Amino acid sequence: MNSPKKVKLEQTRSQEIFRRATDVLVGGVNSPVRAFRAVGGEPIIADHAAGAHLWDADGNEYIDYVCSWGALILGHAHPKVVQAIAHQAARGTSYGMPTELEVELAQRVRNVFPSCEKVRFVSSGTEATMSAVRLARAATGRDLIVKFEGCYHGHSDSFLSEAGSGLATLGIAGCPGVPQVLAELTLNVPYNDVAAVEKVFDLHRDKIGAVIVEPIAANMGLVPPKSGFLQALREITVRHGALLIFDEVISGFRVCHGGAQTLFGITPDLTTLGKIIGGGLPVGAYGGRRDLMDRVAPLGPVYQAGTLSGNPLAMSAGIASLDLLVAPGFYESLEARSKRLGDGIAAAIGETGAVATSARAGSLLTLFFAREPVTDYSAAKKCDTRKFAGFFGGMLDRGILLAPSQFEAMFVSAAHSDADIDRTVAAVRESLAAIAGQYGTALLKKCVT
Ligand code: HOZ
Repeated sequence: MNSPKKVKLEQTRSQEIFRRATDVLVGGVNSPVRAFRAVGGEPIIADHAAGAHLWDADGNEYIDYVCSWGALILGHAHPKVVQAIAHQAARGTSYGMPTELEVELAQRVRNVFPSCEKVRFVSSGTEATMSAVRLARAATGRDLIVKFEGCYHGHSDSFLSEAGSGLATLGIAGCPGVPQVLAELTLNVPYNDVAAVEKVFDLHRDKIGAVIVEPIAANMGLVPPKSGFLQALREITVRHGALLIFDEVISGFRVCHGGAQTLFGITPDLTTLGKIIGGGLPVGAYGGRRDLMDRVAPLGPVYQAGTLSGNPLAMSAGIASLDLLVAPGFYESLEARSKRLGDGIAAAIGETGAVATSARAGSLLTLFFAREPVTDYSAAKKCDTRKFAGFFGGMLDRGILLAPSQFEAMFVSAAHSDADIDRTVAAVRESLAAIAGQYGTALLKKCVT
């Protein structure tokens, strides 16, 4: 394995590519979360990847915890997924006509998400949430929606206020270009705050069409729901005749086979999915009760469409991926690996005395530079992002690739080995210790190796 630190000065190929990128692409990237603005430096230019490892354009190797922002629960380039894509590519990449593949993937989704009596495939999570909210507004005849501060539901106009992910990273509280009249239809409340939800319903009563929530928030760093929070959302929405939308783009097929709704035993009215169900290819989906979904065109007047919706390559990759997730012990083994990492991180925090906390929900993890556990967006925003930047750089120097933001999660895949995890934990310990030295804020209790 090349040591990224040793060759950093020679990363001319990456630098050269990024220079060309900044000339022709906005900020040199095609999604702001890939820019290293919050951590300094220039982004990794990915060259290729296999399993849990990714190589940059200079041949530096990293253990990857971005995993395409959670899409790659099997790791990179799983042979069966690659084979399915190649097989389909040779038969045609897009038809603009229905295929059996769409039926096959939809059935697999419904088998584990019974709340999705009917499914519509789209090309991204953004499209899925945008369409689900349109449907909720149409079905209830109400325009207001409630979302939670720090949750991220893609980049459609209704979701860009007080949002997590790249908006949190870049400090964009509200997005220019979103008409004020539309922004006012989105009501933000703090995550995990049932009283705030009750209050917003008291104020707006029969005008709220839907509550949309990441049942396990993973776009302000990982923030699990407090006990009873999701149950309260279900009860409140039923009481007020509003719909409950679970955005499981990240948690679906990740925290367990049937996502957060299975884990917590709650049936939402609508669910949005993405990432894992496309096996690394662009896909999204929304689904829900038959009476709701049947309002979507062509059965109903709620219009939503897409040239590449249900794309056969994405369907094939999704089917191949989901079929691998049903292998006996898949989630148990992923949980064991993730626990090893979570326990290791927690121990490293303790050993180094770093002012940090860690959170884990299955294979989703975040190390927060915060004194107290992070339970909502205002707590997340208090994290020491300067320290995170130092930590991120330390990890990168040690060959570990994290998302370049305090406000994202780490994704463990089935391809991460115990050896990968142990190397990562060692890097966490060393990087935390290095930061302690750099900022003088922590009391080092143990020497690092
Ligand atoms: N949900 C991902 C970030 N938290 C999306 C990645 C992107 O915006 O590119």
